[in-house]
Amino acid sequence: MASNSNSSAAAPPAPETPEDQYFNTNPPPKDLDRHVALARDFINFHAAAGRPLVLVTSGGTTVPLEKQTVRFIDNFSAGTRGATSAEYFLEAGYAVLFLHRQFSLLPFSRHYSHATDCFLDFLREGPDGSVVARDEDAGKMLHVLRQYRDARDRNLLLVLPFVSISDYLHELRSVTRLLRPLGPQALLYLAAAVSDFFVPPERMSEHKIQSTNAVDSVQKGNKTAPTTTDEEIFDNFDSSPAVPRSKRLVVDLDPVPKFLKNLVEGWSPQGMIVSFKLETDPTILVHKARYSLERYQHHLVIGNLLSTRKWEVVFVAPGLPDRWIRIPIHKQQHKSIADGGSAAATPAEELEPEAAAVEKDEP
Ligand code: 9Z3
Repeated sequence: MASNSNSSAAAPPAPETPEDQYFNTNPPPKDLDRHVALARDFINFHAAAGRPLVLVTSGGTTVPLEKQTVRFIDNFSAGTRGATSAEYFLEAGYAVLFLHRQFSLLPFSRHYSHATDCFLDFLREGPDGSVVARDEDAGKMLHVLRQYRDARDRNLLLVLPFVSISDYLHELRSVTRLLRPLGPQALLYLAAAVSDFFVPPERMSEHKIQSTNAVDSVQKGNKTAPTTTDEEIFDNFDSSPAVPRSKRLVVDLDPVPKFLKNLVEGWSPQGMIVSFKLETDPTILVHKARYSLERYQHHLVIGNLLSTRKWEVVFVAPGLPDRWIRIPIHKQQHKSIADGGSAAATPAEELEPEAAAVEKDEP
């Protein structure tokens, strides 16, 4: 009897994809399993109730320079967009998974933190030694407090922190995969400021990068006293050898793989996906947003410029003209946080309500 050698032979292992390669070599955050368990329970709870779910990502991702990280590269994002949007999603009836940079702004508490005024400035001493809100702040504080308590008591907000770019990507992949069975009932709103570059693990120093050669002899096992004269290497590696190479830190970064494609095609292929595009050059913003939309084939790109992000954004969607939403000048009462203005909510920061904005379609 002829044997079918094909069916009995073990299939060769599938070649490692770039996605596997990244996730296998960049270690997951230590809390990933715990976060996944929390997210699973949260998603199941709200899916059973038929409530729509949104994953909001928020804040900046760090790029560690050392495995035992003392130094890292960071970006400007405070998490204002993500935290503010999360409040509006809650108001619209969504349950919110809030994947945010540790210590960046949170929904509700954002009104009283990271402010130029300390939160204590909103309080005063009551007649009987109690602590109460100042009269002029009490109305708004009570409103925020009620919204916060409602979200907390009804289990509508799950807050998950990340720090580094690889933490963020591990968390993002795990949570979006959990949302996959919900199809278009899940909204992914990707406002986190994601680093484009990182130090791959094979080039990352285990320990704090040294600025002198004082420990060279210790590391080499040579107990003789360290030499006090640095080797003065000047070469053609760079154009300004004013300082010898031995005293400089040259940072060499790789591009972070573009995982939006994997997300759209594999992790959550039927989810509604909104990404943000940040630029500083106004002449390329819309082009980059449209390019991202065409490349990744998702539902909406919201473009914004660093300098005007609190007052205007552009919506770029498939088959539709670009649509600008702007806060009118007279409503920009306060300077932005970046300019040192009040961090308490201002109409300008709260870009989302359409009533406060002027819309303009541009072909
Ligand atoms: C944004 O563009 C956000 O709107 C901001 C919000 C980061 C400007 P803040 O936190 O700022 O309110 O201070 N996010 C950028 C999203 C991003 O990095 N997108 C990636 C890309 O464009 C991929 S999804 O390549």
